[in-house]
Amino acid sequence: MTDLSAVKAALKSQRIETPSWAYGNSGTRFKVFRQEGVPRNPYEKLDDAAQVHAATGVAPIVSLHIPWDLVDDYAALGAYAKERGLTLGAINSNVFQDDDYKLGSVTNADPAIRRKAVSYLLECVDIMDATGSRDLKLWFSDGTNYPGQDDIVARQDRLAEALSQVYDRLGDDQRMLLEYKLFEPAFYTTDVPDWGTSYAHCLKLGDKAQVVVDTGHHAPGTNIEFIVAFLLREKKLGGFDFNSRFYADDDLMVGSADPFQLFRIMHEVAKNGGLKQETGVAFMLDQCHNIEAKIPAIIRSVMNVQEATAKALLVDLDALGAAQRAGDVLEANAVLMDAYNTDVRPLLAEVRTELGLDPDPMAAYRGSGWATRITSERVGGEQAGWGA
Ligand code: PSV
Ligand code: MN
Repeated sequence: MTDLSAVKAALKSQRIETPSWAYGNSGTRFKVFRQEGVPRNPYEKLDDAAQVHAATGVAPIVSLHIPWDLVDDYAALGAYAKERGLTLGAINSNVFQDDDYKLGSVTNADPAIRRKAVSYLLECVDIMDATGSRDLKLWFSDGTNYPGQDDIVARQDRLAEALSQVYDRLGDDQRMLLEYKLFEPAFYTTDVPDWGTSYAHCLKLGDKAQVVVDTGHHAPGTNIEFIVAFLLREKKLGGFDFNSRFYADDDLMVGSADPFQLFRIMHEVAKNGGLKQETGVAFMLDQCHNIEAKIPAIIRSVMNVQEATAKALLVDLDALGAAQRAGDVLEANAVLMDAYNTDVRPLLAEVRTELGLDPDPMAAYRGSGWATRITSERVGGEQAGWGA
């Protein structure tokens, strides 16, 4: 039997981090469709994030992307966030939008370019000091397009050296989260293509280096929950970049393409202690909203994570364990499916009411008038977007 009050408590204490870039304009390499009312700077992105938190009650953390969120004074940005009940979360580094990085950043054959990339990453740690951020998220677009283009092993050596320089700069309470991605923009080899490569580097670096699982960064059919379970067992799961994919790295709303997969992931998280704050798993979104309204899409995404979490928490672990020990394949599967097939929306509505929130976050946002306000107030100036 599951203890409903424990389930509710876990749902109330879950924290979901929203990405600053999801509030800005985005698109494909073919077209960016601009939307009205989009923030023009990191401060306005925080204003929008505060609306997501107001509607959901579980999204008080905002990840930044540097240099997309460049400001003169990060401590002031942190203070601005605090006034709105928010904190600044992971600092996402960006060593992929500079001409120098055409053939790679930290794995580039040119030592001067490697030095430039590392010094930029060290600056990101300075920013973390100012914002109070715990996590430096590292994603490298580094790789090659053609067989023979560069030496695969030499690139791993350069990567290891750069990572260790950055690792040594981390403070006691700071972490380095190493993200992997199967391909894109490199088409032949990617220097951190999978969780195994990330894990191996993190293991050598030490406890402050952990793997981040971006749900969109796998080959079709990959069993992501296995990766999650393995990393949790090894205490190496730093967090998630949640999104959904149909084909490649589509960056759609988490839980929209395959809610069952999200449930399976959250089942491993819940069962293996990943929801406890001390485990340190960061539940971040990494999405972009190209054709749908951004703030409601982020609210919907937060709700999708909550629904998968609620279902995972409803799994009767005693019954599951008993069926597994008895070798009762059908019963074990049925226990899991019972939880998945539960409609958790009434439970989440109750949780929200108990938190003093509107039971329906989408309706709460619609009723807030925020969309009309930003459309009329945010006129002129340069809308934020990739590279801005
Ligand atoms: C790369 O595809 C990635 O997932 C990394 O996390 C980047 O920082 C992010 O996307 C940018 O949206
Ligand atoms: Mn990501």
